[in-house]
Amino acid sequence: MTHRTPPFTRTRRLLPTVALAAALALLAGCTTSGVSASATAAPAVRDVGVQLFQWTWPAIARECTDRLGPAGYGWVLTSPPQEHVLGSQWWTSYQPVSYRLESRLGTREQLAAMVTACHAAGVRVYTDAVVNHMTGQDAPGVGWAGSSYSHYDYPGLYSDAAGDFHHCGLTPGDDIVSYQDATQVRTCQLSNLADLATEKPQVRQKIAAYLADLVSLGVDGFRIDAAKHMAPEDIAAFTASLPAGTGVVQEVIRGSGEPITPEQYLANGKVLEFSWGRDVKGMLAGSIGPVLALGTGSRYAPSDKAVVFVDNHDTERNRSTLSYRDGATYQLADVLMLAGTYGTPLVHSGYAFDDRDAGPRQDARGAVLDAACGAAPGPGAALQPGDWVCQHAWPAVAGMVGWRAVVGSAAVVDTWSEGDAVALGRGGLGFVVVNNGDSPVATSIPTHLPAGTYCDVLAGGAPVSGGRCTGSSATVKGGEIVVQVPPRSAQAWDVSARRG
Ligand code: ARE
Ligand code: CA
Repeated sequence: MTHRTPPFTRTRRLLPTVALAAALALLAGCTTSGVSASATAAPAVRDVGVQLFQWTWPAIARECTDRLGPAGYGWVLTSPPQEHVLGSQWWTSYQPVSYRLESRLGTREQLAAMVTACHAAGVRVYTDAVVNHMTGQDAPGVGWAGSSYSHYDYPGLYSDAAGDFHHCGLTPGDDIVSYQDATQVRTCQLSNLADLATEKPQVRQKIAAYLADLVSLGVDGFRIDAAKHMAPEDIAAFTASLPAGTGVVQEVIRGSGEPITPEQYLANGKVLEFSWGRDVKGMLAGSIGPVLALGTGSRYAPSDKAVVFVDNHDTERNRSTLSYRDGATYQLADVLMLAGTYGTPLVHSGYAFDDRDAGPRQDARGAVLDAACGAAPGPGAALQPGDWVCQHAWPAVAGMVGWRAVVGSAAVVDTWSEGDAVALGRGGLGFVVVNNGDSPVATSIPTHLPAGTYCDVLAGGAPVSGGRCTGSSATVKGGEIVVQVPPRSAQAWDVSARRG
């Protein structure tokens, strides 16, 4: 993603550290991607995104101002904004009825206001673009904004009469049966969802107009849903006229032995890299040592083309990755992702559920109720189905986002691993220890951090003025940091929270 850099509101914590990190990076001869060490300097890296799954536009606007901007998040990914089928399930969002920007998550005006608020907080906005298909039910219906439709007929937009849909004729019911057959994957239906003929100019033009409409409201980028089910050249065609710098993140789920791979899509932009989340789940259940090397090899897209994540709304339901249900272990996965240099990180933030299909809390009309985080979000919080998990607000996750803004693009200069624990240092600016074991880690570890006493930034960091650390502290002396890390937890230190 090449991003525009809107102005942003700096926090007390980020303001001095940003200039300091930039200055240190310059001293160390690092590139700071156009950032200068002047008083107006922006963080060298503000690349962490958060998927606010099924959050309404007004709730996202508030979260941008109150938390995402101040914590250092760089972008937010929203759920699909277009008119959709009726029903209480979350996945109604993924069945477009029209491209009107009216959904149970909010109106067009609310969407525009959200973008304005997020930009003022320094947070870019990506929306989920569902453009491979329309609806999946056989019966006709009326969409959220009142548009009448039937399967393969969406008045004023697409119709069978105009030849806008695929009927692949390769499988019973024209549904995808085998992911080993690329023609099926691209021209048959994903679970009965009316498959758009994205190779046709008139279809491409309508998709391009929809994306342009969102860009006209200030949207900065898109997640291209079900990208695997469209040829790369189709995506190239409908994204070609977007303004330079518009982000494109394609959902091409890596599947072993499948002929369609994420690599085939890299010319269009980034891809969501599913390997990292799958691999980290295995390593946190077994041997953690190799986790620091994750991101290389044939199952990984190149770092600058990869959006990396621990889980998303599909994988937290199909259990192919860790999820909030895994509590402290899941939190360590987020910490590891945010500590490392592989990919552009995307934190998932959804709601608790027992039933895979259960939608977010709604009013009598079906409009989603504004999300709110509990008083003490964290891996140990007791949650009822429908409660917002607010992973992005967990102290360790938000703390790592601030840490990442401080270390910027600095390289990994320290790595350490012993038993169930690993440590990593970036550029003498920040250091992290992750203890995935059942016993505390109490030891000294070589570090490039300058000598001094540091507050753990995952436990509140340094107090605003003087006094003791909010959480624990650790001392660096003679090139080693003395750490005391409890079981199943992480601590992180950076030059913004150094004392004395
Ligand atoms: C719902 C009902 C269906 C019904 C259909 C139509 O559940 O029973 O037939 O509606 O009426 C989401 C939900 C679906 C839902 C759909 C539409 O998950 O349950 O269907 O919305 O409302 C493949 C795709 C990948 C896709 C996953 C889910 O390649 O693109 O399947 N992910 C995205 C989104 C989903 C969304 C859609 C696409 C559709 O993230 O949330 O679906 O817009 C292997 C392959 C993968 C394959 C995977 C699962 O791993 O490698 O490519 O993923 O199997 O089949
Ligand atoms: Ca298709």
